[in-house]
Amino acid sequence: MHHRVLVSSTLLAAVLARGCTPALRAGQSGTQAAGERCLTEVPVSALRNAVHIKEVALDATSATGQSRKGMVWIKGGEFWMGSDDANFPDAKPTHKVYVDGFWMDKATVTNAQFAEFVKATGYVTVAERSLDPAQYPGASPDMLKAGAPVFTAPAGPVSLNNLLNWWRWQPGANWRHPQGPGSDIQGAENKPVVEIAYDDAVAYAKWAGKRLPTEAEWEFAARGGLDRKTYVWGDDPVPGGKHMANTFQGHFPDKNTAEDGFTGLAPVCSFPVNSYGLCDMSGNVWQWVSDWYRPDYYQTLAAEGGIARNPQGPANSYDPSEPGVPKRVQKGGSFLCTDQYCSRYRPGGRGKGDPSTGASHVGFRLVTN
Ligand SMILES: [Ca+2]
Repeated sequence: MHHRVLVSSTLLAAVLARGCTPALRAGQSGTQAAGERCLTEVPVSALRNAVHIKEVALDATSATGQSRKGMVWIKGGEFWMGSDDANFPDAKPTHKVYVDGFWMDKATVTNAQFAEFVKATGYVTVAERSLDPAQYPGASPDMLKAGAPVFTAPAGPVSLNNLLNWWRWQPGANWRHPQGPGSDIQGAENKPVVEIAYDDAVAYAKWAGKRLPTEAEWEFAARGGLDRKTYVWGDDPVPGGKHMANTFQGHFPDKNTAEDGFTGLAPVCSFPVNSYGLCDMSGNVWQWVSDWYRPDYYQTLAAEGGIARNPQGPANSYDPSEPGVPKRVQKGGSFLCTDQYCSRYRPGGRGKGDPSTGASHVGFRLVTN
């Protein structure tokens, strides 16, 4: 929770309770020009405003010879972090970083794994929690319903200047029902769990005795020793004609040709591992990391000079595109990333998200020391 200011709009009340601020300017965050922000980013405040308008396994071995199920030992070291790509202003400049060694999950957490956690603990995810009517007198019941953002491909080409043309706030959407009521995860046990808020990922991590990676750990692991390469597998986007990650081919967002074999989520490890043996460090789902998001953080580190050792991210968040919404960094891109508009499935690319909101293309993986 960041603010508890009482406002007249029932939606604002609902949004406040979900961890946003009153910075709900109709359509503003969803109407920026293409290129200013990734088009597969969830427009948190605009989405909620739209609701208002509408309603009224692998083992590896560490240096010490230990082994951890489903995890890979990432020997630490130095690397160049970030990107000098003109389309990634918040990933500039590339700067030298050192990280200590750590264990990392080979794959993103799956529906089956998350179900084990829920079965063991009774945990209820943020997207499954309705708001307490007592705290929001006058709010319509629909406004208080639990839900989450869901990507929906439009029937035909749409303006790319409005993220709401392909994102909707779906009451009833959560990890068990990723597309909302009527959808489920039967047969998707090995797909990444999605609609997971940052706090949900942290709760799972606590149960599993692990933690979310820092952004630096994540990117070091993703690059797999291929320093300063464009992709986690090298510089060729489609080496030998083979797709190396689950992204979006065709015409975004209406026509997905799925040349990589998947229209939506792919089961984890459907694509080749990177050189450290990790699956899906590019595409499929965005992955929460522990750093707060600021677009100027790399500039701050670079200005300090030398090598940043085990950077933990800035002390607080600031996103100029939604100034009232503190955000955590997400990495890796998703099945919605397209080279036409959002190529942030490259290791230097950065995403960001309101910690209180998951989405149908956001998951996570964990690390431990
Ligand atoms: Ca795909």
